[in-house]
Amino acid sequence: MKDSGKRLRLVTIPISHFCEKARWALDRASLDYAEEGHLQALHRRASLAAGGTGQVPVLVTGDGHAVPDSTAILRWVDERLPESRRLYPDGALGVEVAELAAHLDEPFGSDTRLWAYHWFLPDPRLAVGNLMRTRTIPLAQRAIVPLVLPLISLFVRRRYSIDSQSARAAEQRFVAVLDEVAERISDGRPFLLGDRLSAADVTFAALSSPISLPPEYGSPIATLDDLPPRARRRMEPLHGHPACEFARGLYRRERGVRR
Ligand SMILES: N[C@@H](CCC(=O)N[C@@H](CS)C(=O)NCC(=O)O)C(=O)O
Repeated sequence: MKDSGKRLRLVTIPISHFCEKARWALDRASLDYAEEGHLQALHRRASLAAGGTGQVPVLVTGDGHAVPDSTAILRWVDERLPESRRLYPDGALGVEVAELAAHLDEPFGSDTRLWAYHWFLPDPRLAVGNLMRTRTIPLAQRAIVPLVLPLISLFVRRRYSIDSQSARAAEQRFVAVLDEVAERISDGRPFLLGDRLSAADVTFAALSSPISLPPEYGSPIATLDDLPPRARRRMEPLHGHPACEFARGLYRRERGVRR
C-alpha cells in the first residue's frame, strides 16, 4: 500500500529489536516499504532528517509524514488493516493487549538489548560479520565497519550505560519478565492474549530476540554457534527458557519474512 503514491520508508538500525517490531508489522500487512538501515551512531542524523527524534525506527509515510516509535508504527499499520487482522483488537481485549504490550516493551526491551550488547560487543568478529552482511545498510557504511567498530562500540556502551553491573541488573529484570510470560503460557496457549496474534505477541517476540535469537528475524542475527564461548555459556540457559521457546514458536509460525 502507498500513501500519496510514494513508497514507505523505514529508517532503522537493522539489528535493533524495536526496528524489528515495526518491520514485522509492516511485513505482516504486506505494505510496500524500503528499509534504510544505518550503523549505530550514524542512525541519528538519518532519524532527524526523516523527522524522527534521533532514535529509530522512524516510518516515513508516502506523503512525507514521520511516524517515530515502534508502537506508533504498529498503530499506524493497524489503521490500514481490517479489524480481523489488527494487532490491537477492538474492545476490552484491545485494552488488555495494549496494557500487556506496554509492559513487555520497556524496560524489557532496553534490558535485553543492554545485556546482549554487553556480551556480544567484545567479540569484534561477530559484530563486523553481522554488520557486513546486513544488506539494508548502504555499502559505503558497511565498507568502513572494520575501521569504525571501536567507535560504534564506544557509542553503544555510553549511550546505554553498559557495564558488568548494569548488565547483571538488566538480566535480573528481564528474567523476571521471562518468568511471568512462562507462567502465562504454561496452559499451552498459542498466543499471549486472545486467539490470534496481537501486539503483545509481536512486542514480546521481537524484544526478547537478543536472547531467543530466532532464525526468522527480519535482519541477519547471530546463532548460538556464532557466540564466543564465554558469551555462549551465559546465553544458553536464558536462550532455553520456556518463554524464549515460545517467542521462537511465534517467529516460526507467524513472522513470514519479506525477502
Ligand atoms: N520507544 C522507542 C525506542 C526506540 C529505541 O530505543 N531505539 C534504539 C535502537 S534499539 C535507538 O534508536 N538507539 C539509539 C539512540 O537512542 O540514539 C520505540 O519503541 O521505537
